[in-house]
Amino acid sequence: MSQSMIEQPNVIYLKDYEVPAFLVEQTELRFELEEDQALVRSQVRYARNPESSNRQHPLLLDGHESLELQRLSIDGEVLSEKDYRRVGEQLSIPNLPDHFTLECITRIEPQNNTALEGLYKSDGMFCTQCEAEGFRRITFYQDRPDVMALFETIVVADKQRYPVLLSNGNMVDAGDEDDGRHWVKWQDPFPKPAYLFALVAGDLECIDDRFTTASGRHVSLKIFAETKDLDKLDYAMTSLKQSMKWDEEVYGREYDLDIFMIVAVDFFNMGAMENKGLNIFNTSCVLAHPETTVDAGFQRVEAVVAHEYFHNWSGNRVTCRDWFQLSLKEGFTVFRDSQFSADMNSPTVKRIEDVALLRTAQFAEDAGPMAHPVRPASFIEISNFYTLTIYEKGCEVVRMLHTLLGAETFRKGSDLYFDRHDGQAVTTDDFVQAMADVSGRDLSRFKLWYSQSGTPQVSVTGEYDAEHQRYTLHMRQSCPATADMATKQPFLIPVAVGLLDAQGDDIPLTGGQTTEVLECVAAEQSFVFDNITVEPTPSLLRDFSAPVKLRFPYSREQLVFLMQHDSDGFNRWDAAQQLAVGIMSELVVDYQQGRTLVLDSALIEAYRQILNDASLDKAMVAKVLTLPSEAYLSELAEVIDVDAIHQVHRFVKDAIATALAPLFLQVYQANTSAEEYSPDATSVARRSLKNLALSYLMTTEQPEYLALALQQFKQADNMTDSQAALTLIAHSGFEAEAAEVLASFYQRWQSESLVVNQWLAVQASDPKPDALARVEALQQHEAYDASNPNKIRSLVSVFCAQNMQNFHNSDGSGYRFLADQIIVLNKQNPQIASRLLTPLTRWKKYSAEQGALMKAELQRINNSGDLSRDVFEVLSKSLAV
Ligand code: B3K
Ligand code: ZN
Repeated sequence: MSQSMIEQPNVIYLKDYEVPAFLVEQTELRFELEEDQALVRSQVRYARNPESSNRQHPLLLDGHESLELQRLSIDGEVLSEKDYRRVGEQLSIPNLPDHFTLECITRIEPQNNTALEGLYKSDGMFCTQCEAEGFRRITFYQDRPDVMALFETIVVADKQRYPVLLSNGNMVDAGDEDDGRHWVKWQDPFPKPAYLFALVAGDLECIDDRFTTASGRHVSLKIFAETKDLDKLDYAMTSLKQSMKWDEEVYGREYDLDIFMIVAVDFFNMGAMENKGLNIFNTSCVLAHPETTVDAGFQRVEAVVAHEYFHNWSGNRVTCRDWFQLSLKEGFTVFRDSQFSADMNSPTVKRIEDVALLRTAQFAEDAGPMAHPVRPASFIEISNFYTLTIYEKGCEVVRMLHTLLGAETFRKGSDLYFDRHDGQAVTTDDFVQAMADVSGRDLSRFKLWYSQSGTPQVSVTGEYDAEHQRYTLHMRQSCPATADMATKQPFLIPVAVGLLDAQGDDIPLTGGQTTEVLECVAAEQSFVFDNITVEPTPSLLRDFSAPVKLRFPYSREQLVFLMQHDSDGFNRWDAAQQLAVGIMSELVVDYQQGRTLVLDSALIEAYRQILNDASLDKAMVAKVLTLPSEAYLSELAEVIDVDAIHQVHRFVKDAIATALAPLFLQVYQANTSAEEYSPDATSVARRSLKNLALSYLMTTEQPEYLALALQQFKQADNMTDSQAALTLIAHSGFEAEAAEVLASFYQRWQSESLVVNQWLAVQASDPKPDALARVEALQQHEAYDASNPNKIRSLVSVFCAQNMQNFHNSDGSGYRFLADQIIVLNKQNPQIASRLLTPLTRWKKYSAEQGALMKAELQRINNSGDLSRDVFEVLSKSLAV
């Protein structure tokens, strides 16, 4: 056994939760920032927690091993080493009075902090990331979310290098020192846990705006970035103002400070962070400009700005008691930002995109070794739990409450939740209780969604009794065992149902409504509809009313019928997906058995109909005509045959393209516009349909379509069109042109870091067989920086997680490559290392030979020694199953 297996890191359990022994009344911080170190002085006023049962309990402070402790004093009396114990990440001080002030001076080295947690340097500027447990890399503190305090922060730094010094709350004082240094003092009037602390010091500029809240309070809005990026901040500012207004209108939530700031940083482990009054953003989630940002990038900026802003209430004013409750703030906030994006753009398209992500990636997580409930029961490293389950499934759970209670009651519930718990650190039970209280419903069965992992399966059959004009839906639910949990009780599953008559119109159901929400609560249950005069076609799980796998034995004709007539836009799309999945799954078997592939013309005809239907929303057409992804087909497969799925995907796309080329060409031309770029929903829809048409045309590898793509590449005045053409040409078999466009793209955009990331990603996702060699060569390219997470994600992650065909090369080279990366990153940036590991952890879903190769690489990482907690947890769970 390797050493890492012997020194097992601790498992932390929800059931062991205890209130903190001490509460904090006030936290005063002073940062002296220098080039080779930062000195942090904290003065913290503690009071024994009256709710703690042990009155003798020592003060337990969290402090990372990298902290150099320079001074510790209690009420002015310096402590010597015998007065406290420092073991691992904990400092314990016994024999304390009920009230005292602890002063602590630590020395840290932000310039050497490659983990990007705590205080670190990004491109010459100081910034912080404290969620979940980064604050303990700054000073010794009770680094847990249920310890909330008022913060006052003084930042001191060289004035020329760091003219801008920021922290949470309001700026209350500032001054210059004699030695070229200056200082600023910030005060945050709202108590907060340490994970919401933030500091920024840098040579930054900002754009300014103002928002007046519903009650007439003026808020100054500032978005900071490096000077070169100042022209890319307007969209984020517009999104911010829209979010502020939306949260007042839809949730009755006003902003509460006089200033709201966003800072863009280039080195960041995640998308963004909701620090009180001072959000810190990955540049990829805040910068947007037509020339450098694709449509999806604009939408991401809008969504992430909204998400972080919404956290001001769902997360900051009401926060989590402990990290097991992470989805309390994340699931709810994702739900809020998804409602916002739906309101700003097309609700159906937003729903389709969210569900596609959930079904491909979250369902796969449920089926893998890291499966966990929305409220996990245990963890080793909390950073490993910023997952699709916590965020996306957590959002679905909140959405189900919204569906079950209705918008109005749900709003009453959220009002009650915010009022009741303002300024508190609470649990998902508290959230559900507020919903139960306003609705008068017993939601105890519903709460299983928080405590049970896994994706429930619902098998539905229909039975029509013509004599009694009665239609019955029989439902059976079950939930497969997951890596963490063998058996599950039945969930409360809201199944939104409509019944279509022979013309495709909705049959009125109870109370005349066209959609009824059935509540499936038992393993087997039947639902009867009376007065149904013709045998209907059921439309099930409308708008994806629950995060389940629902099966109904539809014929292909019925799916085409639903595609054409369902009044539920989501289900029209889903019918198309089901039709394609059915056909492609059969073709995978044909391919495996060496049979000639023949495409069922039903799919081609259905696509033809959609292309010819001018009444349809273009964004919807583009979605409906997008084949199920290889990743989704893989998730659905019992055993993933990467090659078969890839070949079938290509074959089907090519067959459709060949049959419908003239139509695609018409669509392409009809949607080419000379209008100035705008990221509004209608223009986005038009471009998405146009570029989808181009992608079908390019599949045929005909030179005339290559000419079209080249023309688009050369003439595009926006990144959406330019990048779409680049990708199609670069991934095509026209190798000379591919090399040419890649070179010219780099030439033009080399000074735009985010565009260079796209350029890396296009090459990393190239299905041609030399992709790995290319990726390895690009790691040596001047544009690559192995310490920048955005570069790692664009190159390494895209190759390993999205280039299925090449990553899973049967010679194991993709796996070896990834393991080599992890071994290096494990020391440098454990969070990124552990995230990157995901594709290898799914080894059980592949053939025995493939799986053995993957497992061997996991073992090699395991034997490489000195594993971070992050990597250890993922590895040990992956190797245990
Ligand atoms: N709350 C942050 C996530 C921080 C994760 C740190 N490992 C971003 C967000 O969900 O809004
Ligand atoms: Zn969040």
